[in-house]
Amino acid sequence: MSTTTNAPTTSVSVSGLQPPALDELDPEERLSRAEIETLQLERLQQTVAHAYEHVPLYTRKFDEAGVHPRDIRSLADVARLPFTTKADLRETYPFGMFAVPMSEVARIHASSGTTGRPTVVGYTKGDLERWASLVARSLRASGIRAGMKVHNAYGYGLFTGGLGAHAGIEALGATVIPMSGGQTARQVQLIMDFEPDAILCTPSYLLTIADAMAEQGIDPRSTSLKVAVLGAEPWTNEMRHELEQRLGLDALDIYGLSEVMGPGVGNECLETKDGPHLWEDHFLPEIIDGDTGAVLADGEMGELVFTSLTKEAFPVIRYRTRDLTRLLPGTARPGMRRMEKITGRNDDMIILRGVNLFPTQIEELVLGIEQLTPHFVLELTKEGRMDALTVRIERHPDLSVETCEAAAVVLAQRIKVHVGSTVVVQLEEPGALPRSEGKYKRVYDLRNG
Ligand code: DLL
Repeated sequence: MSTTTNAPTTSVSVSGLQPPALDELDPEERLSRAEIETLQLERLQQTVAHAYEHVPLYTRKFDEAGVHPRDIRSLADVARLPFTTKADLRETYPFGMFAVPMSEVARIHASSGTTGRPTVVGYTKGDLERWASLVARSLRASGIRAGMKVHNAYGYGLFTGGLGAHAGIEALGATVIPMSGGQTARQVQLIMDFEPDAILCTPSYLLTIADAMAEQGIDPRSTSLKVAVLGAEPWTNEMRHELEQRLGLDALDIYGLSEVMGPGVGNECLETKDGPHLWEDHFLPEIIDGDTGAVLADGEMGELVFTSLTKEAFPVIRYRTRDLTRLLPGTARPGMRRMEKITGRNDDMIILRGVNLFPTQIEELVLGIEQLTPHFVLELTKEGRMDALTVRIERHPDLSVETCEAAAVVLAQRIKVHVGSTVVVQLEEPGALPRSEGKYKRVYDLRNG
């Protein structure tokens, strides 16, 4: 796999926003590494005991693995605990993993999931408060402050994006504009009329909004927006650059998943923009080898695993996210580790004639060629017994067809060199491909039927 994916960028604020001063941070953000680890161990022991005592699935799995909560004497002992997977959540559908009586569950969310039953998660009032404070921390790290207006275009409903971000904006003391996803023309109108300082949505949807502005004759750089806090799908530093240039704002990465909490498990800091810092006072991250389950050292690429440290209704023990990244030392928050921007999910990995390939690798190469647009999808087909990959990409509306065709040839060459796969690059007319309304579907597998 290419190792150029998601190399950190050194950054300066595009919009002139200031990062928070030291005295604006939560006390936990100022802890040293050693202090964080002490706090983590105390909270880990509490969480493991809570899960073992109140969730039958954990009782059974710990007993089967021959491990008891009192065996957890150091942070490294977490490796003695069994993993939790999405299959465990499906098996206990809908509420079997809840560790408190339903009368104490203040809210439920669910992830749609592409196949099978959705996964259902629950929160106590305390969980909701902690979640809101972590989203507030994330937004503050992005440069957002009390008194600013925030346009929230994450979808409201069972998805954790909308309501999770909403509560965090309020907790920060900013003004929330609860727009939700979709209705792009209306999004543009309200951005122009309400003049928000910040926008929260998926990176692919921000691209859709920028295009809609341009179609209406509005220069995307002329709006009031200074910062975008983008997540819920993988995106590269090249996409950051594209969005920052197109919209004249700072683009920050917010990470999270419903099983672990929702948005705000980690967030980038404006002063460094070097991958999300994980809020380690509430979550213990590990990187494992996805095949063997062995714990890998910091700096090594593998599957991200989380143990929650403060959750009451839905504690998770060594939850396998299927997200691929590596852990790095903290920079702007030295006590907390960072992760590299996510390369992709295990499930999104395309195996093309023996070569592993992630859509982010293609995104990186596409955006490295100025004459190409960021609008592309990947189509997998079968040619005889061989798999074939077609990159369908919209041509640039302002450039000649010949120029775009030449750029398409360059893209195919770069994919061959950097990824090692031979692909077909097919130019499409401007507007021919579907536009994002939230999480973008980048890969179409047409091999079976
Ligand atoms: O997507 C939570 C969220 C909402 C995060 C809004 C950020 C902003 P799920 O629907 O459960 O939750 O999907 C979680 O989305 O395991 C990753 O694969 C992917 N993902 C989330 N944030 C990022 C990110 C929300 N910043 C799944 N970069 C995760 C890359 C991300 N992938």
